[in-house]
Amino acid sequence: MTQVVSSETRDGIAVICIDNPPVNAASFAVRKGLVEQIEAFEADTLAKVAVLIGAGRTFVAGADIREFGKPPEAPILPDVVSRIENCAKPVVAVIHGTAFGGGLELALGAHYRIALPNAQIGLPEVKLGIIPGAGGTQRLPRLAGIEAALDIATSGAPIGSGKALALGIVDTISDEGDPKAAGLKFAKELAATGGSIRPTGGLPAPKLDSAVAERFRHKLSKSARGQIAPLRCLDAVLASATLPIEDGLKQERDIFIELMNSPQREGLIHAFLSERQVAKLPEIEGITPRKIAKIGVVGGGTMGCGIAVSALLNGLHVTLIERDEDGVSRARIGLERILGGSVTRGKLTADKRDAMLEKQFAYSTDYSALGQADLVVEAVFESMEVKKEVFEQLDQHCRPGAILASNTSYLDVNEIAQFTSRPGDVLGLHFFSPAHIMKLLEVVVADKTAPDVVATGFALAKTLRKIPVRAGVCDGFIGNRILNTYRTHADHMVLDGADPYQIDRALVAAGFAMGPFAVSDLAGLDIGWATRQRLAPTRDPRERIAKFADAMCEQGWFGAKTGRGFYLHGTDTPRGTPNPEVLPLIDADRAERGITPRAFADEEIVNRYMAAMVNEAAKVVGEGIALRPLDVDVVLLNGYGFPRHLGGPLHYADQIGVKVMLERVESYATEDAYFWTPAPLLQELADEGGKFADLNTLEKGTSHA
Ligand code: 3H9
Repeated sequence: MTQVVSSETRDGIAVICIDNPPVNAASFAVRKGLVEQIEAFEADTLAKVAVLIGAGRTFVAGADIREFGKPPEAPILPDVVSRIENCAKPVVAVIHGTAFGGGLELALGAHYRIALPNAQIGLPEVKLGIIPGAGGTQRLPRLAGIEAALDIATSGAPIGSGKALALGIVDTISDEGDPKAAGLKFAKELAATGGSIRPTGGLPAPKLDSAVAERFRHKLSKSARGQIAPLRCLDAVLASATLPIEDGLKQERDIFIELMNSPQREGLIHAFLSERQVAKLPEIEGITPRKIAKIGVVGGGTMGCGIAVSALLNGLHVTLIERDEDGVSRARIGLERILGGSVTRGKLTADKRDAMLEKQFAYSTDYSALGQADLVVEAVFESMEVKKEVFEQLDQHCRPGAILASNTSYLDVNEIAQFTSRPGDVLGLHFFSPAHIMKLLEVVVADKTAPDVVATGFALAKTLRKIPVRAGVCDGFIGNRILNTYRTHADHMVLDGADPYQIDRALVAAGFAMGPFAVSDLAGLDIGWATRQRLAPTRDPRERIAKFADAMCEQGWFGAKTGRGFYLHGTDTPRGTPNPEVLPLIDADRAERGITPRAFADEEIVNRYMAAMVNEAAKVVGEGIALRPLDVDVVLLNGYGFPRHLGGPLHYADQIGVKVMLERVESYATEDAYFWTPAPLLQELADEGGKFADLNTLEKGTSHA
């Protein structure tokens, strides 16, 4: 068996290698191995310099996050870093792939740092609800200065090797090609020149610029939106300028432990691990996906263009079908605008864009152009008749074995599959807008979808660098079905007395990216209007549907695209200015129903909104539409702006307590028993004293339905 940390000494250079796949995380075995190998190096009179490298594709991606929440086992990482720093002979770290978090901290403990050109370094701890806990907040500012260290540590965003060199974080960039060769070359030169030890912790304290500190505090107090870690990280980095290193390290450790025990850390790690778990399904284990190189997109509207761009940017050939030449022209403008945006933002060069459009892309009005496509995504108007026409054409023109996908947001994929002679090849691929940016992809599996077609949906998501979540067929699948419920309850709260702007403010303060009414304005109020009209014929008479929203649409107020919705969207109107004509429409709706409006506290607004979301999410899991609670969490986190530090609605429900959630649902049900029918799964878990997290593991062929 390979040793997790091994060492070989040749010509006076000890090469210490960390080999802990997949990302060389600094687990207990790695920490222990490192201390042993550093001590062996120190005792070896023949070895002059040690080189620290990572095996495989990366240096060290950080502490082992799977050990979080368990009692730490010595040697803990800060002690390992100090042991390296205090080594009596020089240690050189060679960074390739990623040196993140504890990985960068290990490298900062070394006396010299070399980067390979592909290296990425960063302190992403704040994204996990913690701060660097092995000296990163004290050593990085001593090398790079306070401002750069604040930037890196409070944002969690990585930097490349060039920037790391410019900031003095690495000493050189090597073009040797592999870490061992790079390290040996550097170490030999160092040994020849009698290179000495150079502890980062011994460097003078950085200078504190109070204007910089204030700028960061101001920025973070706005952007952190309820997250504790970024501001605590700021405190820790600033302490590097005012405290002796030992005291700075102690304060860092205290904050690290405090945050390690916080629910926010649990929520953020749950989000991280769940995003990697969603693609692990027994249903597709061992099944080979079909090969996808050429795709077709039917419909050149916003969604179709976004899907086409996403595919192009990830190396696929795309043929886009529009109904007529006018449609083609509109699609061309839309597509070029999106690609132009990527060029402006520096994500793509103009040359690459031009080459892409020339070699990877074609438009057509003729379905026979899709004859060679491996997969086609339909992204046309949401009407079953229109979908029928498209799928009949696809069935006629696509080759056998081609996958036919619908980007429908809520229509019945089983019915769509029946429009073809090959329902096994049909599935839903529900992208989110803008499709070239949003990471979420709901892979909607219909009754007859073949397993290798499901596997291909997941493989395509990987190619497009998206997060795929399996969803079953129902109105709205996972995300839009849950959205429809909590959005309806937001309207109920307005009818009963809350104003939409208070609701938006309360939810943003709770950490949501946007409030529901601001979201509706952005998405287009006509979408909700169309949904209400579509569902009207099958609506239960007990259902409470707000009329003020229809009244707004009847005025032609569709939100941002018409300049007016719940808010005003004129070019010279400050963002978030309420539309003064909305409240009278709400008052009229209340008066017609004989409602005397009552005041809502912000806390009640948040509790009700969350309870509506959790209750529907529990139904979605209970019915097997989502396989596991974590699938729901990933959908709401990545498609609906749910606060990441709360981990997703069902993780949140576990933290609040399943029993408490059920009690809230039952108490609200006294006002509206129809809307608040408790989810059987919520009831069941509350009765058994269980948690949603208990349902996150799956055996082959199971769901929680
Ligand atoms: C820290 O360092 C605290 C210290 O300051 C102080 C300590 C005292 N641990 O993302 P991928 C797994 S906090 C354990 O799909 P990619 C991941 O779960 C840490 N496992 O690959 C997955 O497993 P599986 C600071 C980890 O190529 C597999 O590796 N560091 C860890 O798209 C592949 O991952 C971070 O926050 C870990 N630290 O991206 C870095 N990281 O196959 C977090 C990954 O079973 N990691 N795994 O599902 C990343 O950002 C990305 O994983 C990385 C690779 C960019 C490294």
